[in-house]
Amino acid sequence: MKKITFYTMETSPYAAKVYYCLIYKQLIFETVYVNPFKMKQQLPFGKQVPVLTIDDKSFANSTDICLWLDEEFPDKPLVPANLKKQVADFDHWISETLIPLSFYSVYPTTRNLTGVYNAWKLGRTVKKTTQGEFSSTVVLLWPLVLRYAPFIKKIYKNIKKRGSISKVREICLDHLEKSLGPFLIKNEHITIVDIFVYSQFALPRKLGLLDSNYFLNRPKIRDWYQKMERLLVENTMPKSQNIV
Ligand SMILES: N[C@@H](CCC(=O)N[C@@H](CS)C(=O)NCC(=O)O)C(=O)O
Repeated sequence: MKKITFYTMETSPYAAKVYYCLIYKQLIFETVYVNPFKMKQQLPFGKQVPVLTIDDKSFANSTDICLWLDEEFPDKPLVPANLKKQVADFDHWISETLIPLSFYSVYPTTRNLTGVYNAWKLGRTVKKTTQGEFSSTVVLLWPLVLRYAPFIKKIYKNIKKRGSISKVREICLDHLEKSLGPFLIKNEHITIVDIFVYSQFALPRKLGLLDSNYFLNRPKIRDWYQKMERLLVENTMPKSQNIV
């Protein structure tokens, strides 16, 4: 059996894409939570999470990792040969709009107090998962860490130009609704982009962030999300507990 190691931060929207691909494929993997201040020392490769290692090979960049996983573990395929272009285009939209929206929602400013609370919540999660490497003061200051992290600042600056958080949310939900039928990119079956989009909705809910249920107001998206949840949650249950 191949040995899989997943280097991650529990709060990373990019890492969430990889996590749910691993879950969907029902793979057994070891998780290594990386300290965000020691990325270079703790990662086997590169300086950003996620990184995935399979036996002696490592990959970085969430989409590349997931495509590689799909090739290495072809059961339950996620990228049909005839849909490669549609998948690539939709993935581009996810990277340019949906993931930046995830950062927008937790970006702390004096006008976005929900973002301050959410940022603080993220700090608590990082503290828990990195096993005592952080003091409580660092957690308290986490909103400032997020606010001034160069890669987040850059994402925030770009997405802010497109309007308020609620406006960008509506734009995203409209785009998703148009693409559904029954799965995204109007496909009959699940593809990798369903998992990527699902991960962006599921992560804030899993972390208990404020305002993370906004997408449930759209019945079409809610139905799809619940269908995805059934597909993924069933996979996390030990086989003996599955209800046949
Ligand atoms: N394009 C990369 C982006 C990964 C990324 O930005 N990860 C963030 C965590 S959410 C990170 O490690 N940032 C540290 C840094 O850039 O210094 C991917 O898709 O995996």
